[in-house]
Amino acid sequence: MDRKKILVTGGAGFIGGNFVQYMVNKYPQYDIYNLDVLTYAGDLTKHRNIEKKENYHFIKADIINREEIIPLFENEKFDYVAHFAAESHVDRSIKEPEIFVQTNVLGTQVLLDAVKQTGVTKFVHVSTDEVYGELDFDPTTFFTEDTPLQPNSPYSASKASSDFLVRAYHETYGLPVNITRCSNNYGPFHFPEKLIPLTISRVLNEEKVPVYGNGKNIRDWLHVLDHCAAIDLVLQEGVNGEVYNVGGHNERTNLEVVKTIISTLGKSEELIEFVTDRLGHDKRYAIDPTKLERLGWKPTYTFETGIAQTIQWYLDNKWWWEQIISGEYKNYFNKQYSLK
Ligand code: NAD
Ligand code: TDX
Repeated sequence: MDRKKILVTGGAGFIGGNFVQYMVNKYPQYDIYNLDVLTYAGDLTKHRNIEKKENYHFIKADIINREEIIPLFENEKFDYVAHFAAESHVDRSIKEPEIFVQTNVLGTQVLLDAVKQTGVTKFVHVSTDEVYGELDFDPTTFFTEDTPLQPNSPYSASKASSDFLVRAYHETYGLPVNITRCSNNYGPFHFPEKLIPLTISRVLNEEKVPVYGNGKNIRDWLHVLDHCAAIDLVLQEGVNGEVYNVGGHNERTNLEVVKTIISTLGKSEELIEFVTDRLGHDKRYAIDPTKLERLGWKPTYTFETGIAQTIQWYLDNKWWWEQIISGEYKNYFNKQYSLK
């Protein structure tokens, strides 16, 4: 049988990690390579259940490191690349933009050079709806693939820059690429610095939940497994050079999200604390996913079913997020991998 090699960058993070597990379990006939440098957001404890499977492989490497990445591609001859590795947290990008440019822009360029040199069947660049900037509160407006890019944060500016490089390598060198632009994800293994897991963990610990500004900013939420299915489809069916928006029409204000979590957990809204707004805080994101739906994708979770599943997962998997918050997860790589 033709054993395809699929490289997933950032497979120790939230979405890449869910994607690695999805692919390892769905395609036992393919080899899945998780390449990750293990920043603060990289955690291998989430892969305890799959790390002994024959089709799962971990490579500790930095996408910025050209001397490491190009020979790796030459030796392994990957068939598909799903590129998730990035600095992903907007608040961190406001405090420290430089690492965002290094990882998201330069790191992507190194991968594109590696693909150009060795050839792959497909390179999917996982981007974000934040590159389009913000919408106002008119509920009839959406981001389409033709919306001009107007990023507002250093994070989204770095992602937009990497999108332009991916496009340029397709136009100039004919690389077989797709760009996906997904709305906000949530679900299992979401790092508790982001709104939904932060709220669940704080509420469970009876701690205050910080809501930025007046809480009326709107995000369009998608369960991470629906995003994984979209990337799988685009990897195999995406038309080269095309951009696909990913989203499931689940717009909620931040305050609605926080209140839903508090009421599901049976706690008091007195835990809500309004705090100083995020600088340059985008008002609203909303995706028009028509083009991806035409390719054959449709989401399986509504926000109601997805948030209920996610809250239950955090209740059932305290072991995971408690060792993330304590920092203990950082020792796992040394214990499991390097000292063997
Ligand atoms: P994350 O921060 O949870 O994970 C990022 C992973 O990349 C980590 O495992 C980290 O160790 C790894 N990484 C960082 N720098 C690296 C480097 N130099 N070399 C190798 N690995 C490196 O991010 P996430 O939320 O899972 O997002 C994954 C991708 O999806 C990102 O590209 C992000 O822009 C995009 N995205 C995220 C969302 C969302 O809601 N989280 C929505 C749309 C798009
Ligand atoms: O403590 C908080 N309080 C609060 O009100 C945090 C962490 C966030 N917020 C607000 C800011 C946003 O309006 O909640 C909303 C969601 O914030 P984040 O979880 O930080 O996500 P966001 O900034 O929307 O970006 C996310 O979605 C798009 C991901 O982190 C990005 O990587 C992705 O591209």
